[in-house]
Amino acid sequence: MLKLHTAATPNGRKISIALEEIDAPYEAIRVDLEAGEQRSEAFLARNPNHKIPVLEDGDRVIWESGAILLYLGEKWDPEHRILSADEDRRWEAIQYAFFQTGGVGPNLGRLAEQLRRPEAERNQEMVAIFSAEIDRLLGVLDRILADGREYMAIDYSIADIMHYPWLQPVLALGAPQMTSRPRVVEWMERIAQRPAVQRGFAVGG
Ligand SMILES: N[C@@H](CCC(=O)N[C@@H](CS)C(=O)NCC(=O)O)C(=O)O
Repeated sequence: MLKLHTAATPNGRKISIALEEIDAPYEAIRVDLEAGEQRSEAFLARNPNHKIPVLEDGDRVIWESGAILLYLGEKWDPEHRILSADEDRRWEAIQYAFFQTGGVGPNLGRLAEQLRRPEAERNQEMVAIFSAEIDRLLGVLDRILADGREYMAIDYSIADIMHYPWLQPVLALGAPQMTSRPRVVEWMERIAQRPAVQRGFAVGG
């Protein structure tokens, strides 16, 4: 039985969605981030970076959502549901997964951090910088999807799973950067309809 230390946040949801997609047996252990449980000695012994998600597979402990998804794709996905058996598609999926950790993740994370503050306490310059970058990144996604592919790396994969939980709130808010790009919206809706995504999204709350 795998153990997933998680919370109802975008990075936590990536992993519960993947685990649901591959039907892996797992126990979700909720980490109360508000209470600071991620800074407890027990948690730091598993992840010195004090962040969820953390996956335990027996004695093996893995942190960083991208690394965990690659691990699940390599070790727990014999039917290639999240990482293609086709080498080109597999590398394309890995490429877009890394693109998320350096793009949508940090920029949307910092933007959300500003927007959670009362308006008077926001740094408007930072809001403008991160908003512009998110707009640019959504333009990149739009360009990737322009050839009519259903999923980022053609087959449904860790690339879609890395992006979806981050972009879902943007879609839910009806942000114009998203709604002005129907291809991106359709891709998001396609992912949202997957039962495993719905189950995985609900974990950690
Ligand atoms: N790069 C990390 C980011 C993980 C992350 O930022 N986790 C957040 C929740 S989404 C967290 O645990 N924050 C608690 C803290 O920073 O103390 C990953 O992809 O796993």
